Amino acid sequence: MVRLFTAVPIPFDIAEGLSRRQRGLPGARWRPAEALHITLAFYGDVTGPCADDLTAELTRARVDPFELTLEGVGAFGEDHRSRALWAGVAASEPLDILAGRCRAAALRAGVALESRDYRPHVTLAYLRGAQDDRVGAWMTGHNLLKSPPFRVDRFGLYASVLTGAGSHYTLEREYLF
Ligand code: 2AM
Repeated sequence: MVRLFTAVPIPFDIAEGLSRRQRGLPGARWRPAEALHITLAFYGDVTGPCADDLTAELTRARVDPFELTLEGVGAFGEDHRSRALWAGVAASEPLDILAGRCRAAALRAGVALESRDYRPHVTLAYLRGAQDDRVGAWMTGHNLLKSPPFRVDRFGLYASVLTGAGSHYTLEREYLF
């Protein structure tokens, strides 16, 4: 079994800009720059043969290259799988279409998906024991976040391995548009 998801990686210069904001909140476990991404579809634990089918089906999940801007910050609450602090993504039709195609690839490969609404975001930190007022203050201080636009011309299929220091992601396959 391998835990898989597809995502748009955040380019290094944009991630660097974000990393300057990743401070000043006790209880935040900040994600490293190389782990920052926008999930397209989360597949969960997938068996070897299904993973092979999914890898092949994803070659059909393409859109023309497009631009994205990160905008605003927010936090998911306790109903999320874990409490997370994130940067938002300005509305993007191509991103939504691409995410839909990544989900469709799963259905063709026989991989079951959660029926959660798609809410594109970049998780900046997972929160453990952070005080609500400090989380609120951090969000107030960063809610004008707006990145320069960046070009998206690929996405990746990633494996996620849970380690003591948080999830570690490895790029299994890259799909260029
Ligand atoms: P998150 O950043 O909001 O935690 C790898 O875990 C990626 O898949 C993360 O971006 C994570 O979102 C996303 N994801 C979506 N659904 C998930 C789930 N049920 N469990 C773990 N990660 C999930």
